[in-house]
Amino acid sequence: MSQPGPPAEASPERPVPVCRDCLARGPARPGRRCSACGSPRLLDHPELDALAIAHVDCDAFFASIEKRDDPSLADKPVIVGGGKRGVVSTACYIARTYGVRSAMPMFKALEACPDAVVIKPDIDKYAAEGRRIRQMMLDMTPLVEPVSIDEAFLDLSGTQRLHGASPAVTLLRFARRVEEETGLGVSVGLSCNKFLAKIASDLDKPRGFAIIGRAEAESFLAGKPVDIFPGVGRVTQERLARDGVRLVADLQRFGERELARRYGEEGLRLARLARGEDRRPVRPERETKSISAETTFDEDIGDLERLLPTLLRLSEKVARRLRRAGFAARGVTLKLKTHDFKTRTRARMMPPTQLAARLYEAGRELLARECDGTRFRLIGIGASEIVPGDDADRGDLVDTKAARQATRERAVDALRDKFGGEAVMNGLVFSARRRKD
Ligand code: TTP
Ligand code: MG
Repeated sequence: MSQPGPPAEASPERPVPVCRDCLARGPARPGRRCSACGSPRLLDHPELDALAIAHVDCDAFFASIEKRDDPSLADKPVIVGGGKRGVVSTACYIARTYGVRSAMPMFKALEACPDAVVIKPDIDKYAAEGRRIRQMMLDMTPLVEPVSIDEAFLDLSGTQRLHGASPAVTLLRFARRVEEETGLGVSVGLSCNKFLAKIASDLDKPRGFAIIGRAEAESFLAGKPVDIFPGVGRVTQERLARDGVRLVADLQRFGERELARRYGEEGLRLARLARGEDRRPVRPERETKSISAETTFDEDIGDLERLLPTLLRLSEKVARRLRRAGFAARGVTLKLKTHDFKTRTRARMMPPTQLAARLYEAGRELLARECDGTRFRLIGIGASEIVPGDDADRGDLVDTKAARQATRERAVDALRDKFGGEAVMNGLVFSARRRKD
């Protein structure tokens, strides 16, 4: 990692350090200080100029925006949250020293920190800041993959010529630019892949910049608990714990073959991650041609049975829009936002369809896999891979039901067009509602 690192002397193999404050590059002064400005905030790492995958996450995002907009709050503990949900959205770093954390009930937070200033969230304002910062990311590279309102992955491979600097230096300039232009702090993690970059961005918060090099990845991970891996939730963790696996080192000891034997595909994935390998590319946000519907809950829901009626309602909405537009979908995408604002999207392909029942079935399969105890604040379903609707749901020898279902859903459309949205409660919604009652 970048800090504390090995000695800062330059050598033929080792890149010269760069100052995080004045951005000057040069051998460090004694005491590991910048030779130009004297700052101790030096970035110094053997792989400094070789790494190009970054994860950027804003510091105490909502709270920092509120503090910036009201300078009288600068030295006070600030909590953003409350409202209908009655929980902390985020707390500034001063409030965190009292133990206040995201998702804590507000009354508990105020017990811990009675002097905190509580501010109601203004999501539109925060989203606008998020977009501004994202634009600055896009000035560095087109390969920006947003993860949530305040974080994104970036791939800066091949940008050295364009910026006249290695990705590390370009990112330092970016962090400074964000501070100057928005008054907000960001933390950057730099590594060779998304998995490690994401971990790195958390290591040195706030105003952080941490590097995890390829060479040190395995030893760095060894002592960490297995929930450091993306997608390892409570259920997987418990399963692994039953086999005596708690730390990444335990997985490293098993090795790839044994993990594959025990856990199949997932075992292979874990084996790779345990070595610090992650081949997922940074996927830029694209204008996807899709038709989708989503909804945010008043309270977070983690229970599959309670999520299904909403999924069905949304599937019906999407299917209806598809039919109206004369399209069918060959893909369905499930979107979830977790209680802590992480977005999950899961997708699968299927024969072209315009049917709510089909979208719902596909969505339900995807959703069932995500219900691992996580609570969700938002659910959405989207029809993707849009094709002309002519050949959709014709039914064949195997599936004669599809054609009947299509006729039925179209008849319901016609009635609803005539008498309004709730006029017809179709059998699907009806049975899902009954299950809920
Ligand atoms: P985070 O990046 O998780 O948190 P943060 O930016 O406040 O703090 P950190 O410096 O640790 O990154 O989330 C970004 C924003 O999302 C956060 O400012 C508020 C919101 N949020 C919630 O509303 N509820 C939650 O439970 C979490 C975790 C975040
Ligand atoms: Mg953040």
